[in-house]
Amino acid sequence: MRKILLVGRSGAGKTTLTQALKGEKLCYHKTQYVHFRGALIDTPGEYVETKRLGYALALYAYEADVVGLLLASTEPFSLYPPNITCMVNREIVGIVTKTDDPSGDAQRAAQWLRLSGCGKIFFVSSVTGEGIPEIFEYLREPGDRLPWDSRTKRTKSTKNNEKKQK
Ligand SMILES: Nc1nc2c(ncn2[C@@H]2O[C@H](COP(=O)(O)OP(=O)(O)OP(=O)(O)O)[C@@H](O)[C@H]2O)c(=O)[nH]1
Ligand SMILES: [Mg+2]
Repeated sequence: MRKILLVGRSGAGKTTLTQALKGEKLCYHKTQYVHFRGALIDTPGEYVETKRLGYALALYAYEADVVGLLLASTEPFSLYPPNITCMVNREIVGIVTKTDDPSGDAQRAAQWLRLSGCGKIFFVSSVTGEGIPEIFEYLREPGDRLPWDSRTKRTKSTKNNEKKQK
């Protein structure tokens, strides 16, 4: 898996997304420090909310292959300036979170992320699982096996067995 650095304001859903990607029980936990979890690098929201700390994110981007800019569908404004993506030399994708929240506006959040320079945008809900497979596929490297690969294989072999039995 390629490594992804998750950034976004406090409450954007970064930690919850890491839990959803790892298939863990969703449980609120305030991020206090930059947290390396295998291919996932979770950051505290204060890093994008504080100019002084914001520069550190550009440095942490060197630890990753991809930077994910998170923006919840419910956020009333965007913290990201236009074309912020030129600050780092890594691929940057936009991730609209909390798409399950009826009070949110996912398209508005996506528009703000595009304005910031994100080309690819993922629409994700850590609660329903929407968009999680798409993120996995995006981060997949040759040789990586994802849970649905083995499911597909099982299905094919099951079909072959069924044919043989007939
Ligand atoms: N409805 C809904 N709520 C979510 C989703 N993702 C996160 N939340 C909620 O949003 C709140 C904040 O989520 P966190 O994942 O802790 O946010 P964070 O970006 O890690 O915040 P910091 O650690 O402070 O930077 C929690 O109460 C989550 O349950 C989602 O996809 N849908
Ligand atoms: Mg967190």
